[in-house]
Amino acid sequence: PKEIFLKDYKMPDYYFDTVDLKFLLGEEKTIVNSKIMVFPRVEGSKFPLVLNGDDVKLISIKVNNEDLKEEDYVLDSRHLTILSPPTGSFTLEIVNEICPQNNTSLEGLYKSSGNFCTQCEAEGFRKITFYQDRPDIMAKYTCRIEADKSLYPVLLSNGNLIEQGDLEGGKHYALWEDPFKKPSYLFALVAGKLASRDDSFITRSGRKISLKIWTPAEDLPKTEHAMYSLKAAMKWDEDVFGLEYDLDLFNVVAVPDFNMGAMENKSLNIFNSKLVLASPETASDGDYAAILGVIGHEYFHNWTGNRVTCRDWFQLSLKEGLTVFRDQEFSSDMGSRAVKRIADVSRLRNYQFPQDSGPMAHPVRPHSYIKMDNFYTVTVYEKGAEVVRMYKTLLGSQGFRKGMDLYFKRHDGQAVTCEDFYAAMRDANDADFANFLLWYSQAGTPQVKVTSSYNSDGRTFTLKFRQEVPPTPGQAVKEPMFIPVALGLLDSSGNNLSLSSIYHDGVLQSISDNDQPVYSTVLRLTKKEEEFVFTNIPERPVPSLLRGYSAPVRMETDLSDDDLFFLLAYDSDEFNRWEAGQVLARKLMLQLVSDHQQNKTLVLNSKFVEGLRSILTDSSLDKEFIAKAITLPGEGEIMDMMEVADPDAVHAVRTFIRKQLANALKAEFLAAVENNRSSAAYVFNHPELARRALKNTALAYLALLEDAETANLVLNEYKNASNMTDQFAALVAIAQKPGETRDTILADFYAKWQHDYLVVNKWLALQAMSDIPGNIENVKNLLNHKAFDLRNPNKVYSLIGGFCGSTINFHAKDGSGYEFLGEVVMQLDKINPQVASRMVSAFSRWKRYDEHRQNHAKAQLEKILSANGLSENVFEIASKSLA
Ligand code: B3K
Ligand code: ZN
Repeated sequence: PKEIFLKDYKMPDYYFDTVDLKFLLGEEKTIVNSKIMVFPRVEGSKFPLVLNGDDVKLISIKVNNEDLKEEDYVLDSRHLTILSPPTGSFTLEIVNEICPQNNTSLEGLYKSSGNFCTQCEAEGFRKITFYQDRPDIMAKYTCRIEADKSLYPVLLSNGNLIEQGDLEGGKHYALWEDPFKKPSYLFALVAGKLASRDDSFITRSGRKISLKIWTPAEDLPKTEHAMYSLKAAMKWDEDVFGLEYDLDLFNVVAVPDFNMGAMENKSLNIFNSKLVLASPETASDGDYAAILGVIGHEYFHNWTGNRVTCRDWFQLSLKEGLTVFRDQEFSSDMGSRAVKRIADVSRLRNYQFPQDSGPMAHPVRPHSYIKMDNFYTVTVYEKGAEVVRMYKTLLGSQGFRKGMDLYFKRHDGQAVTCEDFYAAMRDANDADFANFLLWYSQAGTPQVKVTSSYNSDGRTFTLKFRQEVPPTPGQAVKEPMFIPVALGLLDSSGNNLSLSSIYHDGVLQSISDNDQPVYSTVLRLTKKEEEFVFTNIPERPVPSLLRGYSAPVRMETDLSDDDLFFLLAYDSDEFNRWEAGQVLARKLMLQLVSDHQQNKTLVLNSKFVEGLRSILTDSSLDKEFIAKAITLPGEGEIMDMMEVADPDAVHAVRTFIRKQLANALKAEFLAAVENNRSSAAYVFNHPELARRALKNTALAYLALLEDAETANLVLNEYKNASNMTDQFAALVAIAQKPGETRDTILADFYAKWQHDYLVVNKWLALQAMSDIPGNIENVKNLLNHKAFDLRNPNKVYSLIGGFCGSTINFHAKDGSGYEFLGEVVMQLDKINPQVASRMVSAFSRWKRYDEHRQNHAKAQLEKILSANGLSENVFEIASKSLA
């Protein structure tokens, strides 16, 4: 397999102006006719024209209407090269054949539940026809689709419907035209039996946009929330960024077989049905929130991704980091900002930090890849979003908006780079960003150590920072980064002190330039070590550092437990209030893990219990915030902080603390359940979902108790639940403990929901993730359950992905979990390499565990690598993991 490098980027020799596609969709094969207007980048130049093609059968090729002779082109398994094209512009006409029916990779044109659909990003268009399949080739497309009318009554592609009509032999056709230039990865086609929910949106300039969400007819009632989300996103992008939709029609199609969450094809978004379909009975609050976020995300791509796209795939974060940032902000504005931030930071810590410290660590803009699909990662997406957020932290809302405006003004219709985004932010604000660009090129999570001291004579408070970026594959030595640290200083009654000026680098800087008091500021760290001295500080303050998590770093402070309890109780920054609790919990858990390893008796610090009690009973706090604040850091997060990760000890300790809390706070948890039951019909809004979150978090604690009274309570919650959020939460609570009740209720749930594949996937995932000893047998049996199918990505993510998330069973000492995954990966790779490669990633942290586990994991990776016909996708992850 060949590695591709950013430094080797070359501009294309030829550009495409227009592309006219014709599809004859058939039951055995599909014929594609592509007519392209080609022009050279440099007039008069003479270069071969190299087209990509993957699994496409060439039928004919014409240049300027004449058949090309065999000696004028070369065909290999991946390319079609036209050796000496005419100088100047010319037309190229290719006819080829493909077999969507046999395409199980779900990339290119394939079938899902009897319908045709496409997925072209990143490099799937080359599975449809021969093309310069790279994002800097932007062209105007038309697309004519011909198909059997009764089997495929609906024919969709990008842009506007220009013409449609009937043809001989029971066929019909539709002709679509997209007036905007686009890269091939945004091309889409859908044909099938679908019905639509129709609505409209009036833009701020008064244009009426027709909105359609397409699904099988029986699922239409479940598209209401998706339509609501779409309209909210359209409005939000106008209000916050001044961005209006640019065509008269916006289509969303939901398909059950999809590798990823969704795809932002121009005016024809295609979605994994999991992220469109919802009803109160079948979807949880989490599903509703995910739909809101992802419908928003794909819609926002219309500007950040489609109108302005990426020059090459290394720049992926240019569109993904930015669009994730935009969807995070959208969801914040629609719900609770603090809680959304907490959820996003938890995700970063639980998934991105481990990636950043493992063998797959790569910069937000990777330097190389073997298979681009492997780089749709938490680093490119989530850390990329943090990088965008830092611009906003540094520039403020208005400055950030100025930067965005300039970015669109300069680059609309272009394929650009991360530097172009940086330059727009800088130039619009005349800003000095020092070494900020390192965030795009240096991998690894920076570690920042802070020490503080108070001088009562001089009334000064000093913060000393020391930063270090750990080595990552291919990057042994790192430069110091530009780290914005938002902070405030709390006085002894918990109020923010007014900040007047700071000494830094021997210069006294005033914090405010008018006489208004300032209570928080953003320090800019740029060096390995530096010091900031706050003046006029009347008493020793407790610093609240990195407020709102202003930079994606691991911060270690010299704050005492008392300081942390103080912040937990008083910080005005809600994020940092939560964070103080998490820091305490992490310390406590690590200490107990070490006690457990030394066979000491475990004792839970009573101050910690009291801290949580006061949060739990504080009626001034948002209920969803309370739910987050009383949830312990995940087992993965703790394992990630250990020298040698010990799954058994971490699981035992986390369970121990949860049981202790359940006992100590039983009365408070009971009250939380009693007082927060859903009153009326299910509504998805912040106050309602916050009540449910608190009630269900409390319920999960209570279910750990051994008395009959709470066991009954939990069972009744399950039986009386009137929506999926409550029903599933009760099921999760019950499923924690092995036994007859668990078995009966799991069976009951399946019997109730077997007709609904999305609900059944939840049922699969819940069982797969279970930490009940020996659960692997159950998972193996589920592989053969009629509800499971290795060809459907969602089912694989639920059952196999779920299993890899179980601390105890995946990491079983005897290696049975690893062996199971190894076998599944090899089977899966023959069906769908992208999905197989996501699954094999569960091995990538194998070196974090003890020698015994290491040997088992290594053996599996070696076995996978020696398999015949291994995909490049799996090869890349497995070989880098072993290196
Ligand atoms: N851009 C798509 C991801 C495509 C993944 C291709 N392997 C979804 C998104 O981020 O919006
Ligand atoms: Zn995206």
